[in-house]
Parts: sequence; C-alpha cells; structure tokens
Amino acid sequence: MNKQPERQTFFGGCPHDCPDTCAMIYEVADGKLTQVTGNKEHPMTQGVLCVKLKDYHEHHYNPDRVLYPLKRTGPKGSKQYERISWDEAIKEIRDRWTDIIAKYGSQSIMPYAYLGNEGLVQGLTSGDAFFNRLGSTVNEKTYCGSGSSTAWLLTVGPTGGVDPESFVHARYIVIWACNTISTNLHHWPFVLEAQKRGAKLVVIDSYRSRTAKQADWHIMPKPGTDGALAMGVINAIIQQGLVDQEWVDAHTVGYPELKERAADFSPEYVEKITGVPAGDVAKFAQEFATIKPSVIRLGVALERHHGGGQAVRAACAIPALCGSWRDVGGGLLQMPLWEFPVNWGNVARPDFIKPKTRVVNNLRLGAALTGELDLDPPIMGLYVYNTNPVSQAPETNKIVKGLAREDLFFVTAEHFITDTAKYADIILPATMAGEHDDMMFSWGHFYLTLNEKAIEPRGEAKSNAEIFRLLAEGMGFEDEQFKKSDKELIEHYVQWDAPQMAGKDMEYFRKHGYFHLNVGTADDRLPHAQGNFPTPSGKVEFLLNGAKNFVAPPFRHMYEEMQSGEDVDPLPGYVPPRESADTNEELAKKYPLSILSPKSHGFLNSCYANEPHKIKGQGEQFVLINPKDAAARSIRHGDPVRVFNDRGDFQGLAEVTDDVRDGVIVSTLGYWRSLNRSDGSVNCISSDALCGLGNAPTFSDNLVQVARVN
Ligand SMILES: Nc1nc2c(c(=O)[nH]1)N[C@H]1C(S)=C(S)[C@@H](COP(=O)(O)OP(=O)(O)OC[C@H]3O[C@@H](n4cnc5c(=O)[nH]c(N)nc54)[C@H](O)[C@@H]3O)O[C@H]1N2
Ligand SMILES: Nc1nc2c(c(=O)[nH]1)N[C@H]1C(S)=C(S)[C@@H](COP(=O)(O)OP(=O)(O)OC[C@H]3O[C@@H](n4cnc5c(=O)[nH]c(N)nc54)[C@H](O)[C@@H]3O)O[C@H]1N2
Ligand SMILES: [Mo]
Repeated sequence: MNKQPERQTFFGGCPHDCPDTCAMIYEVADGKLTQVTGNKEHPMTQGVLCVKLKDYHEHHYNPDRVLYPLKRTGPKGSKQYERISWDEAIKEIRDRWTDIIAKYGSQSIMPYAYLGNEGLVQGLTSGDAFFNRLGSTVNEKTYCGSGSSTAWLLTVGPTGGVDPESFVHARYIVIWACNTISTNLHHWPFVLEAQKRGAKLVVIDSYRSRTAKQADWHIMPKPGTDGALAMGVINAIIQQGLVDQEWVDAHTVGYPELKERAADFSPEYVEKITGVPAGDVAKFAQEFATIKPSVIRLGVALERHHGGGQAVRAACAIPALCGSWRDVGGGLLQMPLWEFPVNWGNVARPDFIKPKTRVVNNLRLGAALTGELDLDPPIMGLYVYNTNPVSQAPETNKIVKGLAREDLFFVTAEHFITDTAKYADIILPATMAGEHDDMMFSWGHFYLTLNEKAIEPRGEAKSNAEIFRLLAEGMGFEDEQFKKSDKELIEHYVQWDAPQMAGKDMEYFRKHGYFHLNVGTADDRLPHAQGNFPTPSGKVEFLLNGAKNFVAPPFRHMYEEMQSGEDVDPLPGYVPPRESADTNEELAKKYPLSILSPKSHGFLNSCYANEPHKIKGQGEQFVLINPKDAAARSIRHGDPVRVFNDRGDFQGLAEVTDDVRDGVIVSTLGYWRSLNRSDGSVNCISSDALCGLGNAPTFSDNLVQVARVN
C-alpha cells in the first residue's frame, strides 16, 4: 500500500522588494516544497500570487541555483568556478580581508546591498551590524524610494498615510507615476471596488502603461516635469477659490509663501513645460478639490529625475490644500513603512560606526570602483548581497569595468551566477525564502508578516544572517549581536511593546502568520483629520526652515551629525530635468529622445529574468516608440533597434505605438544583459547622477538616440 507523504504547511511572507509583501502558505511533503499559494485569509493578498510567484516552489529547485561555495578559477567574468567548502570560503575571505585591512585600512572594504530580500533578518540591512563592526565604508542604499521618503518626511513626517485598503472609500483616486497592475497588483482590487462604488480613477504617467489604460482619465506629462504639473495644480486650486481654508489655517505651515511661489505656474505655462493641456490642469484641480474623499497614491517613479524630490513635496501639498485628510480614504499614500515598530538600531547597529567613516552611495558603484570618485583608500574589497547592480544600477559599463579589476577582491552571496556575480572571486550560496526564518515589514500596506523556514536549504545554502554570523566568527567578533539565531533576531528586531503591536507576540504570528498593525482599520483610519502630523510643527510643512537634505533610515543608518547635507529649498517647486529635449538642447542634438525604464510586468527587478518560462511570458526586451519618431528613423514594428548615448547601448525590438508621446521611448527593466540580443540592458544608458533630495536615482532623466539595427 502506498503511504501518502505527510503534508505540512508553513506561513510565508513574499521576500521580494514590492509593496504587496504577500502572505503565503508553503506546502511541504517529504521535506520538499510542493506548492506555494497566497494566503486566502489575508485581506490584501486574498489568496492570489502574481505571475512572478505563481510557481515559487519550483524557483527553489531551479537547476541553475548556486548550491555550494564557489571559488573563481578562470578570468573574471568567465563563470569558471570550483566548489570549495564553507570553511575554506570563510578562511579565504578572512585572510584576504585581514590583508587588505592591514595594507589599506578597513574602509577599503565596502558592503553593497539592497532589498533583493525584504526581511528584517535577511534583508537590506542584514549585514550592516557586521560591516559597521568591521569598520568598512558605509554603503548608502538609495536605489528606490529615498528621494520620495525625504520629501515625505520633510512635508508630513513619518506617518504611514492612508491605508491602501481605505481606498475603497475614496471617490477620486489619483495614481501618480505608479503602474499598479504590474507593480502593486494587490492594491488594484481596492481601486476597482472604489470605481464600482462610483470613484473616478486618474492615472498620471508619462506613457500609457497597463494601469493608465484602465484609468477613467490618463494625464501624460513629459518625463521629469511633474513638479511643474503639481505646482500648476496648486495654483489652479488657489485661483479657483477651492482651498479648504479652515483646514489649511489650522494644520499647515507656509500657505502664503506657497501661494506666492505657485502663482508663476499658470495653466498655460504648465502646458508648455509638461505637455498637459492647460484646461486639463484646471479641471484636475477642480475635480480633486470637490470630489471627496480624494486621495493620491504616489509611485516611487515620481522621484526618478533631478527635481523628483521637489515634485513629491509639491504633490504632497495638494491633498492638504483641499482638506482631503478630513475623510477616511482621503489624503496620501506613499510608503506605510514609517509606522512599522522596527528597532532599526538593533538591526543596523549604527553605534558600531566609527566617527569620520565615509559613505559611498550605491548608485555610484562604477565611479567608486574605477577611481572616478578618487576614494582614499580605494575600494579593494567588495561584498555584494541582495542586489544585482550590473542589471539594476546606472552606468553599467562603468560597473563592469570596476568589477573586472584584477586587484579587487569581490565576494557575493547569491542564488544564481548573475551578471554581477560572474565577476566574483567567491560566490556564497544563499537561501531562498522557503529555506529560512524572517519577519517582513511592508512598504505597501500595514501588515507585519512572518516567514517560516519550511524546508532545509538546498545544497549548502545559508541565510544572509547565518553567513554574517560565520564571517563575524571568522573575524573574531565576540558581540552578542553575532550569536543570535535567525529566530532570535526576529525577537530582537521587532518592538513588541510598541502600541502598534497591541500586545501581540511570536505565538500570535505562529498561529496567524500576519498582523495588521494597530493603526486604525481600513474603515476608520483617519490619522490627520485633526492635523497631528509627526513633523516639528505638528502640521503639513509647505515651508521649511533651514532644512538640510538627508537620506532616511533604513536607506542609510548613521549618526545624526553625519546626516546633514545641502540646504533644501524652503518651498516645493519645479526643478527641470538635467536631460530633456526642452532643457538640454545641446545634448538633445545628439540624443533627442527621453527614455523611461520602468518595471517589467513579468520580472521582479532582475529576479526571474534568467528563467526561460518567465522570459517567454514577459517577451523579449522591447522599445516602445511613437510612429512619428519611428518613421523619422525608418523603423518598423518588430525591427531590432539599438538605443544608445555616450554611456553605452542596448538592443531591443521596436514596438511602434502611440502609447508613448513623440520624443519619449520606453524599455522595461530587469533583463540580464548576458541574455539580451546584444550584451546590454537599459541601465547601460542611464546616468548615475543623483536626484536633488534623498540621493535617489534619476532613471527617468536620460536622453538617448535610437537606430535600426541592419
Ligand atoms: N512586476 C513588477 N513589480 C514590481 C517590480 C518589478 O520589477 N516588476 N519592482 C518593485 C519595485 S522595487 C518597485 S520600487 C515598485 C515600483 O513601482 P512603480 O512606482 O509603479 O515603478 P515603475 O514601474 O518604475 O514606474 C511606474 C510608472 O511611472 C512612470 N514614470 C516614470 N517616470 C515618470 C515621470 O517622470 N513622471 C510620471 N508622471 N510618470 C513616470 C512609468 O512610465 C511607469 O509606468 O514596483 C515593485 N513591483
Ligand atoms: N533603469 C532603471 N533601473 C532601476 C530602476 C528603474 O526603474 N529603472 N528601479 C530601481 C529600483 S526601484 C530598485 S528597488 C532596484 C532593485 O535592484 P536590485 O535590488 O539589484 O534588484 P534585483 O534585480 O531583484 O536583485 C536582487 C538580487 O538579490 C538576490 N537575492 C534575493 N534574495 C536573496 C537572499 O536572501 N540572499 C542573497 N544573498 N541574495 C538574494 C537575487 O538573486 C537577485 O540577484 O533597481 C533600480 N534600478
Ligand atoms: Mo524599488
């Protein structure tokens, strides 16, 4: 008689860098992960996983996974490796680092991380404590959300804003620079429900994205001009006498000054800059102010140009002027992250950082490695985890040049030999989410989600936290921090006694898997009807007094006094893009087209972009181009084209469409350059210049030329 294998289930939390942080269920039989599904109980996940995750169990068994520590045997980039033991790997790293530290000092070692894993224990800052203890260079991690966060914190403070589930109560919903159907899928049912109840959906996006196609109204500003659009809307609200004066007088700072600054932004002037018809600017202002509750969902993409931070500040002023915060479902949603009771000090240990330690931003990796930043001491040791910069960071060709340096000792922990990992001297096998314990915060909703280890790691894979424990032991660090197991770290990182936790403990999570923070419910959360903003004044701060630019934790953990940067413009406003046909005529003679490189529907950043069935679903790298621009270059639908500027090039297939305006092209992100038709991907052309606030990237602020490949 066949004995049925015993099935077990475990709670999962999707590890990916995505606002949805889905609650999942791992099914295990005979020690194998047999199925991963969305948790049906969960109000946001609702039992549904996206196209990327729907066969997540199989992802764990991908035959290309790195399962053992590997040591390079061929030239850098050749992908030639031999298997070594963990003992050998740790010893090699210890010996090389010790040697580098003796010769160049500890700051010549640089960690380089991002949110490839989003857990408190295995994620963004899982190595900070170790590297701070080592005395390495501090890595400032601002790929995403840092510019909008700085703008948000300066204007409304660390509030979580509107609960995404409260959107069902809104009657006027604005999705601004966010492609919800691809990038925030589990918010979409709440938007649809609101529409069913009579809400109007407006999408502000520089091209007709999947989400824009579903909108009641699509507003299409030229890339990087949203600051002017927002200032125009502010002016139109004021000019039309639609300001909620009582609320503004009671709960904002600097209205007279904002009014004066906005007065320059007549609808006609705004049309000239943004390409949005003057009448639409006035109409949008009128509708937003009068159809209540009105709410704006700010997408991360709003920050990705020179003036991105200032644009976010201006957009944040709009609901305040209209008194939108008075209603459940009215106001702003950016990243609810700020209300999560995480003890970041325990996670990142900024107290370990020695005074005068330098900071290197992760968007400047190429410049740091190639000597352009003139670092003293130079970077001689690099440790990369949870990120794939050769696909995701700007100016990729410069990064590749840096990684190929013979004298650089480069270690990475990875699932796959990615376009970055292939340059490593040592590759350490990292666990996937079903193989380790973690607790997931979210930047898209208010649930804290447990991820339980469901199966033993494949091969000799180890979790990031365990790898740092081994490295700490190797380096002889005795601190308690490096003795705690992954489960103990969860206990250590969550502020269990915070009011948001409402007395919940690990036992609760082991029973239920997730918990909606005690910050009001979808039907009653009303954080700022009476002001109470967590800013110095307790109000929305249109006007700032002596503010300095900064990068907020968790993107960078430092001493207070090391945070302070350039002066910030006291008022929100429009800062033109560095690269656009209208603002940089000289460059536009050579490179006349603005390029957007948003997220691919079928990949999660560069994850899954090496899996043939996922590539099949997503399709080959495309280049959306307007019929007018295509005709001028004799490009027909389906033609292979080359996109280029002085920084580099990549190739894709032309899709001739009026989903993009003339002067703009769109190619999505994530493709591995080694698997593309030429050795290139979108970040070969993107600039590593930083946005004005929060040191964010400027991926939407780039000019290129396109030519047919013959
Ligand atoms: N399927 C999928 N989902 C993902 C990811 C993924 O790779 N794939 N990545 C995750 C991550 S890390 C993040 S940060 C989020 C990001 O999620 P989103 O914020 O949605 O980011 P993007 O897709 O980059 O850009 C959203 C939209 O902004 C538009 N846009 C770009 N520049 C401008 C501009 O200057 N003005 C205006 N008005 N619009 C502009 C783009 O055309 C795009 O349609 O998605 C997460 N979810
Ligand atoms: N042109 C352009 N570039 C962009 C953007 C854009 O819109 N346009 N968006 C930017 C944004 S918003 C973001 S967030 C960044 C994202 O950029 P990255 O953070 O680099 O994103 P991924 O490509 O997902 O890389 C994550 C890597 O971590 C590995 N990984 C996953 N889990 C673990 C783990 O538990 N342990 C270890 N050791 N490794 C793990 C994965 O295998 C993968 O290779 O890209 C940015 N780059
Ligand atoms: Mo991101």
